[in-house]
Amino acid sequence: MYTLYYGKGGASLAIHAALKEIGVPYELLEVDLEAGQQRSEEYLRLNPDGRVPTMLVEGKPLREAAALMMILADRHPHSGLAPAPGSLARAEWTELIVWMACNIAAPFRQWFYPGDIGCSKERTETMDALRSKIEAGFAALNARLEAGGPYLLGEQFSGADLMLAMYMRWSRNMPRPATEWPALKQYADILRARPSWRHVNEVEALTGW
Ligand SMILES: N[C@@H](CCC(=O)N[C@@H](CS)C(=O)NCC(=O)O)C(=O)O
Repeated sequence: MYTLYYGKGGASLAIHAALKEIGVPYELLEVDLEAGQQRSEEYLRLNPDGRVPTMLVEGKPLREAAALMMILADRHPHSGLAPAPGSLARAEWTELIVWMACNIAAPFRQWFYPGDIGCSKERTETMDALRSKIEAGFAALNARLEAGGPYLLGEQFSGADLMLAMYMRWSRNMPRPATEWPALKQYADILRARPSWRHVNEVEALTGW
């Protein structure tokens, strides 16, 4: 039903874990980002941005991790990836997914690929501004978890937690990793113990978080 094009530890990680949570069969195809496979003609036909993830849904190539999480939650309403469609909790979940995409994933993209905004890693003023933006996002989510965890939606685990675990992992080599916020540290421990998370880490041969 699904084919996921993934890059090790990339923005595909949460979608990989979501597929595992759902329990449907899926095909996994690695895109070797270091070798530049994302810029091959064949891959660009699927994803004109030349990025991972791309997911084939009934053969149709779709991109953007946050969108793919919402698509999977819509198509699998009993998977536990999101609260019931139409509920207030679902509205809150959608808001969270989009908020994190805008306020954490977007500055992360520029942090890792400053060339996107015509910048380079040597431009410390811009890099510091991006880092502050990412840290502000983590601080806000830390406060949210302190106010009512253990998950982003309180007692209920959801696909939003897979997204945040992925974003947090990306910060592991930053000056202030997400795990330095106390509630986020506790949260990371819960998420890292989750079978779907352990599975994808094993399959993608990830280390260091
Ligand atoms: N907004 C996109 C960002 C995807 C993205 O930046 N993926 C990175 C890996 S984390 C990538 O494909 N990098 C390779 C490149 O840009 O050449 C999403 O959330 O899916």
